[in-house]
Amino acid sequence: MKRAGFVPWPAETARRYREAGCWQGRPLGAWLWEWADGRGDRTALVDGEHRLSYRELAARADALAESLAERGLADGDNILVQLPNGWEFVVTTLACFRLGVAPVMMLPPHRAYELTSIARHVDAKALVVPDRWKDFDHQTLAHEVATELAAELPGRPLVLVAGEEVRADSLDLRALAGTDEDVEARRKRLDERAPEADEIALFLLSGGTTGLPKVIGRTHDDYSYNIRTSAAACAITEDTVYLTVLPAGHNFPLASPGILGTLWAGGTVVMLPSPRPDAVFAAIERERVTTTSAVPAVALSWSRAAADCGRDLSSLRHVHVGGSVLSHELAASIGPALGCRLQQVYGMAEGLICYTAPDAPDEIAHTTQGSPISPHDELRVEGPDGQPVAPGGIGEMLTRGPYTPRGYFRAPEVNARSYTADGWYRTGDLVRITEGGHVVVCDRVKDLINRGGEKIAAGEIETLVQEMPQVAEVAAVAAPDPEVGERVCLFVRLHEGRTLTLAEVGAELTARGLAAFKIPERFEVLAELPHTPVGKPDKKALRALLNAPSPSNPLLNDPTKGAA
Ligand code: OOB
Repeated sequence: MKRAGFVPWPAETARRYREAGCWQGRPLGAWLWEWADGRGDRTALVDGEHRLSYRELAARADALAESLAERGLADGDNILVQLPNGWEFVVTTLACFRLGVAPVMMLPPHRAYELTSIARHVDAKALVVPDRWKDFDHQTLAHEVATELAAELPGRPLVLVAGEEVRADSLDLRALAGTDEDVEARRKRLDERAPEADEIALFLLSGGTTGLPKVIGRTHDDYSYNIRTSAAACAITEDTVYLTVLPAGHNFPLASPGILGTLWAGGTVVMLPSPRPDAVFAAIERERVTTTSAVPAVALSWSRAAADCGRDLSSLRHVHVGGSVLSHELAASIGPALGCRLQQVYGMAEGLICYTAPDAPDEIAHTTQGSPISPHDELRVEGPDGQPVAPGGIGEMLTRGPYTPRGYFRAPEVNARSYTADGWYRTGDLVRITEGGHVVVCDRVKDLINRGGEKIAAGEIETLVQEMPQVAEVAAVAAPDPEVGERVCLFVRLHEGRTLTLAEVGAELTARGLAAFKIPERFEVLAELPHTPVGKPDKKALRALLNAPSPSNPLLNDPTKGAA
């Protein structure tokens, strides 16, 4: 392995996955020209007015790959990619696959706090960002992060910028991905330096439950299997026109089956930088979109807006919904509202993906989160005693399989908790498995807040808030919310005589460089936090308070409470 800190599958298990044909021993970049040779002028990618054929996509990815190589990036290096949904995201990802440089899939809302800690964790050699995005100057931030890291790393990370305003000390990504006549020769040069298939192809971020987000190294072999098997499970074909509205670097729109599943099958991918109903409906009509994916909060906004949208949505066949809990009512309303079939998706950046079948009966599609994509996926449902529950019982889901790596990258302490000694990943999700083999997600035991599919580690927020001088004790819990499912609610006990408001907490966390979606939206000051027998804040009790707030609730009626 080129990257120390990856936890490999045991040799015997790896051999089994190879023999079964799950792992094909081919790096993901090898697909590029296979696609281009077979499909040439078919449209691979649409981004507004930009349309790239499969051949143009390969030529651009190669041009960028070689430009990166000329600037010193090589097989085994890691870079941060934080791009909004546009053609540059796809070209950059494929260029990385070609070269063996692993992109770490950051999300556009991430700020200094996330970028710096992740760049440090993976020794990032470059940051790829837009110039500006949603009124934020990503280019300046990327340079600040690069400067901070320059003090610790052997070299200053490069800053690559996709946009109109590229500073002299940045590299112009669009220019580097420009095509010229050298296409065939370059193709050969890159073929010769192709990475090994059992190396890390990319890193996905985990929502995580401890301090910082954790990174998951996914190999070419395992991700390829994830992509191919997801595409097959969702009946993705060359007729598929897939609309990408969720942030492209998330495993769901990226490879479940999403962008890469659609390209693999020979379809067309449409990139849209916003999930707003008007933009989505216009894109569906314009590009005759057949398939898209959404988290429940986004699907809800589409269902409400579809009725009088004045757009022709008749091309839409399937919408994949997952990432957080979908109520039965919303599940039942999506198909009729959008004139398509619903497929539920239960997946995770750590690996395991489940879908309901494209033609599943309503009863299954509306009430379950589907079944695993691979016959080699192993599922175990455990009770609190660590023993398997009786069939049909509720317990924590553990999983192993050919696209579920055996540990986080460079995180041995976390791995000791999140993985069993024999390689099972503890999902932290409480599930039951129906007689028909469908997974139903019932709750979770992991300490995170799922805000419309964005995972927020309670511990990350708590660590930062605990450092505020006013705060004696803090607990971040999920407050139920009809729009996004859950929002961060902060319970605090203050030091004698101190006051604190929600706005002050928000200002402090923003100043620390935390992504905006993680900023608490509810705030309760308590005279005492309830505790578990071992003395930790009792989150179950706090959640119960939020679920049943009443004027007589003593904890919520504390006179010392600051203004929210
Ligand atoms: C997807 O991936 P992540 O890594 O952002 O989050 C994984 C976690 C799961 O462990 C579970 O807690 C929750 O998100 N989750 C769901 C769910 N799908 C994911 N909870 C309830 N119902 C569902 N359908 O979220 C992800 C990755 C690939 C495909 C789809 C989702």
